[in-house]
Amino acid sequence: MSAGLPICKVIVVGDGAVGKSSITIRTCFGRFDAAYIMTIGVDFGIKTCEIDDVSMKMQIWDTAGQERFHFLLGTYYKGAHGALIVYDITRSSSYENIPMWMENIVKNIGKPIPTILIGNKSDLQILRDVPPDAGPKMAKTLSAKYGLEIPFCETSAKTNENVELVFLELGRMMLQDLQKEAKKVEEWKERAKVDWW
Ligand SMILES: Nc1nc2c(ncn2[C@@H]2O[C@H](COP(=O)(O)OP(=O)(O)OP(=O)(O)O)[C@@H](O)[C@H]2O)c(=O)[nH]1
Ligand SMILES: [Mg+2]
Repeated sequence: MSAGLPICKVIVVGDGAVGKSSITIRTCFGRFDAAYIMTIGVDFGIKTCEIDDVSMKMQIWDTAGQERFHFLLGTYYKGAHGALIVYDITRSSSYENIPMWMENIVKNIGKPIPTILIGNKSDLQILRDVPPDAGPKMAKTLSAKYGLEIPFCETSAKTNENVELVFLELGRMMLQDLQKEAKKVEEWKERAKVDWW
């Protein structure tokens, strides 16, 4: 029974054909399709997971990466609690666009949110175009620029390598962030009481 669980909105962003829908379908439905069906606007997935004894529901917004849909994306980002930014390890242009995706998230939400950087298609080592150390380097640069810890992970939606791990880690990060926000509100209320009386 999942009624009453905390619900977190997760956005999955990145260039076209990097594997955003495949990752979403893998984690929500446990399957992989080799055919490419471009996302138009946004698709949705729902996932329930247990994180440190807390059950949470993730509402996953699998956004379109193709340039013709970029004008729509800002509205999809509103209210997101966490983000997965995905590139394709076999296509360096998708890696080079990562700073642009991060900037768009921060611009549209107004602040950085818990984010994980993903290098997808790790099963295609033979076609690798982005060196293994480039992912951690980009995560470090973005972490320093936006003042929050952005983990990095390589995944394969095809073999399921690290896909669950990424969602569990993002879930943990979002719960921590929500707890931090709740604590800030409590502290603010305490201070307001003192100031008022
Ligand atoms: N070998 C391999 N292929 C993958 C993997 N993930 C996705 N693909 C393939 O890459 C293609 C694009 O995947 P999608 O998941 O549709 O990509 P997307 O990022 O959602 O693309 P847009 O919706 O256009 O933004 C498809 O043919 C997938 O089968 C992976 O981990 N390994
Ligand atoms: Mg898609």
